[in-house]
Amino acid sequence: MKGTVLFGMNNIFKIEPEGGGEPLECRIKGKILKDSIGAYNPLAPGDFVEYEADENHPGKGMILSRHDRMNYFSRWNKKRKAPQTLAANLDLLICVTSPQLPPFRPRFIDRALISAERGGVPVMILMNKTDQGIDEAVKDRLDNFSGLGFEVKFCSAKSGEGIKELEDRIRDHQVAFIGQSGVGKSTILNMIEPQVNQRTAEISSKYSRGKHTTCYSILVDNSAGGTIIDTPGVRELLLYDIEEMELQEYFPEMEPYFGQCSFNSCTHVHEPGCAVLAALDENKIHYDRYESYLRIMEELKNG
Ligand SMILES: Nc1nc2c(ncn2[C@@H]2O[C@H](COP(=O)(O)OP(=O)(O)OP(=O)(O)O)[C@@H](O)[C@H]2O)c(=O)[nH]1
Ligand SMILES: [Mg+2]
Ligand SMILES: [Zn+2]
Repeated sequence: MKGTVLFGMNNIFKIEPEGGGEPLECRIKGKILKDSIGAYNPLAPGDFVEYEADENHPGKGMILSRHDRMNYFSRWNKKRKAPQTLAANLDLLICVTSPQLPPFRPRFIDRALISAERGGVPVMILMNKTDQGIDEAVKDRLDNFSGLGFEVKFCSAKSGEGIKELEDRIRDHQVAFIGQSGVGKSTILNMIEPQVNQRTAEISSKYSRGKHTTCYSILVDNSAGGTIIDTPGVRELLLYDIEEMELQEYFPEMEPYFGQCSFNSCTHVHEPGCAVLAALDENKIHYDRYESYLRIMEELKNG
């Protein structure tokens, strides 16, 4: 039988049977799935699996295999030194952010965009908490994202602004909310599907940060059609599985200058006659984006 992973904890996975019905609690037969060797988590919400129900124990079953993923959103788990998949098989990844509390962190978004592209997932940037006001520096960075061709949307889970548009955009899609802790991922989910009643929490007044309220990813059905995955806030989005020389391909603003540097194998960091550095000098490339490029490059080198 086939089903979708709703969530997993301590190697027990909740599986929704294809076509609907009561979810089953399943373990993985033989403890490992051959497709997940070396991974931090063998299965993620959104994964599609083959399973068999346990005839002697209603509501329980065994997972036999995982179907190939259409795409995935993952990061490098530093502690466990392994890739960690936050969600799989997505029509859209929604990178949720906020203007002030917690502070806007565009470099986090830069990484999310790269990781999404690496995993083959279409992505949207969703600025939540518009009720807090958006200052010029934040606007400038968001305009830059739009100018590069990324979809940028706005909402406030507090005032309700933009929520209807969001619901229309995600209807019949499998989407996942990702972002730092406290940006309002679970609040938005609750706004769309109140019966889910995900726990949410105030931002810490001492650190102006979220409190990592959501502990594990879950997939829920969107009553208007489609599914929504809520993920725990991540502090860091470390990239992996990208070659240093490949990194530039994830920066669309560098593309017009490819092939114009003096050196064929230019890394656009310090080389003389670099067309990307020249474009940076002329403000044709946003300095903050370039700074992200440098930091990630450094990380890929040392990683
Ligand atoms: N002002 C304002 N506050 C909001 C908005 N959306 C969410 N919040 C508040 O932000 C805080 C954090 O919201 P959560 O939904 O728990 O954030 P989260 O992204 O799920 O956080 P983690 O589960 O820790 O990753 C809560 O106090 C929410 O009430 C909004 O649009 N405006
Ligand atoms: Mg949450
Ligand atoms: Zn160059």
